[in-house]
Amino acid sequence: MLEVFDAIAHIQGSILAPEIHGTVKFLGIEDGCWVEAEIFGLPEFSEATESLAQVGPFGFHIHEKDTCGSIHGDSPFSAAGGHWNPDGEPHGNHAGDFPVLFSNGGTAKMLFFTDRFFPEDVVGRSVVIHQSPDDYSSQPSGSGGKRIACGSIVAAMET
Ligand SMILES: [Cu+2]
Ligand SMILES: [Zn+2]
Repeated sequence: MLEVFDAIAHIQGSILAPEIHGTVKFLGIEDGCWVEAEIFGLPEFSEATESLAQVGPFGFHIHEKDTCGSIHGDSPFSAAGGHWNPDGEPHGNHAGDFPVLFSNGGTAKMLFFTDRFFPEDVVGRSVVIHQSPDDYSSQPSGSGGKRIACGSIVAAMET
């Protein structure tokens, strides 16, 4: 796992999934960025019903604002704004569109590479985890549904 990193988001659950906690770390390399997520306390998978959305695998993105806002209410973390999209692309190709998070008994661990940004580009944005999977085609945000967790991206402390 990444022991050295340039930026980090500490993730907290919304009222919809208050058990969620974890980190998303960003390490810059020559041609882009490693992104590592370690998330705990995710809800169990459940199929969609007539009245309830599917739960998991979890849509995962960088959103444009630096704040998550309230964990409460009908639309928690709405203060994080929409998907971070510096290049004016459709959803599915936003710079901040990530692979979905898979839960393993509540834990998700994922490390992936992206050439769409460097860590300094995303400090001052936020990471959002959604209740439902991302379809990578519905506009403008992939039908991930409600926001169950969020964290602001901050520069790593110098030591
Ligand atoms: Cu999102
Ligand atoms: Zn998007």
